[in-house]
Amino acid sequence: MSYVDEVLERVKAKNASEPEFLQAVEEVLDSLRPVIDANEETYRKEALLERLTEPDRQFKFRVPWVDDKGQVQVNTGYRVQFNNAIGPYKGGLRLHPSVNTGIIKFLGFEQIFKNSLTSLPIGGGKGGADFDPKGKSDREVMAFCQSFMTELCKYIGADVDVPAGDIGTGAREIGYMFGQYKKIKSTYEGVLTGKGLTYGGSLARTEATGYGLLYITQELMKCHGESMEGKTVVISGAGNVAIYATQKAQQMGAKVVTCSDSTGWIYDPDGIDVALLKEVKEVKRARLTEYAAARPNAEYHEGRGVWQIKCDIALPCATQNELLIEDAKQLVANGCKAVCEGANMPTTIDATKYLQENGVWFIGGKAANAGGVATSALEMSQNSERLSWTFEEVDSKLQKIMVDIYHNIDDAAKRYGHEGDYVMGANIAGFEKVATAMIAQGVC
Ligand code: NDP
Ligand code: 2IT
Repeated sequence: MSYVDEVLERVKAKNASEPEFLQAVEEVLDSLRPVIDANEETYRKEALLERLTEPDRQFKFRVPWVDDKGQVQVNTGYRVQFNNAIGPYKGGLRLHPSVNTGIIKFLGFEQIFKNSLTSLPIGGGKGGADFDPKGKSDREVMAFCQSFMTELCKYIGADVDVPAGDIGTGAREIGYMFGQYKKIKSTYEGVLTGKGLTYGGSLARTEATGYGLLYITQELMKCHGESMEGKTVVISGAGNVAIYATQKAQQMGAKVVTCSDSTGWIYDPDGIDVALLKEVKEVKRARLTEYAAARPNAEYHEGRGVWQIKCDIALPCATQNELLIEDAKQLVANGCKAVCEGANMPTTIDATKYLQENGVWFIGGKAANAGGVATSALEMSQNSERLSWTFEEVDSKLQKIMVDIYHNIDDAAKRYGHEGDYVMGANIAGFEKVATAMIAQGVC
């Protein structure tokens, strides 16, 4: 049996109750076969894949807090420090009722390769809790965040592990967590990214994931002789990534006609009104029905359905496993040319294969949404040198990083005879640097 298959079997047996983690490992190891086969003896002796698929350490902890009625609530907090071969652990904190060990491990595992692709010195980690910020007062969110950080602060630090936002964690939550870290540690350091601009945050971090997604999509189109101008784009989600992806796509001359949240989706044939979407989601924290109510030509539908709308480009920006095989078939039937993932693992493995086999240019999340964490690393640099850069400076570095990622993953795929397989290219390019660093650092 090949080394990859042996390790896959072992990982499956060991983590049987974590389907999302297994999905992420399978996708990566399967596409690394050409590299692993070429170095099988060394990697086997080094147990490289066994080490890569086992987190350095993981924390799971109780998060008690008091709600507005005086009732004590208890959530479960997580932090997985997966791999720090190339830099301190770095990755977001997800606050969503679906959070469990397997979800955090899949995200932490993906983060290793994504962070490597940015070319910046950051390792892979992820955390969060099964807390739902929806419907909670600001005071309740603060109580939760303070309790969460009271435990988390023992394991993180500016040179150790630097968390950031993800689903359910935005500027408000990062602010409360930063305040609590500072109070307990009496240290003012860049321990979190995505901070507010008045206390160490970076300009362009809010926009970075969505903007970065469009910079790489634009490069992909350009390299295939196309532009963004006049293209119809379908986007899922209505959060941080979706909003700024929509904004940048429109600045590039494309028309974005959909968005969605966990209860329904919008089709707006005139193009999404970003200012209105921001007002509904960022300010009022309301449902998309409010968007539809303010736009007479927009349709609101319950459930899921954005992938049935005819488009040139599809950008899944909500959550994992939201683009299924039947959606992939619909996109292909409608003539979609490109799918680039703003979310982490939004496309199932069979849907990804179907899109690739049917000629759709497909860039996975590790490459396509790396602009967020790359700009977090730029925030860390600014914090270290006690300076802050202009929006234009950060944005131009972000553009260069995304264009470079496109060419690196394209080259890696070509080197192994799989031109156009950007999933393989991203996994190989991300892996090579981490593997070299792990071997150079000995058995640890
Ligand atoms: P937000 O919390 O800002 O927005 C998430 C959006 O997705 C919301 O519209 C939410 O709907 C929807 N959503 C969440 N869970 C589900 C679900 N189970 N079913 C349907 N819709 C859902 O998160 P982000 O925009 O930050 O994150 C979106 C994705 O991008 C995630 O996969 C995240 O891991 C990834 N990502 C984020 C980065 C960042 O910098 N923020 C960086 C790289 C990747 P509702 O409003 O109803 O909750
Ligand atoms: O999935 C991701 O890359 C993020 N949520 C951003 C992580 C970060 O550290 O900025």
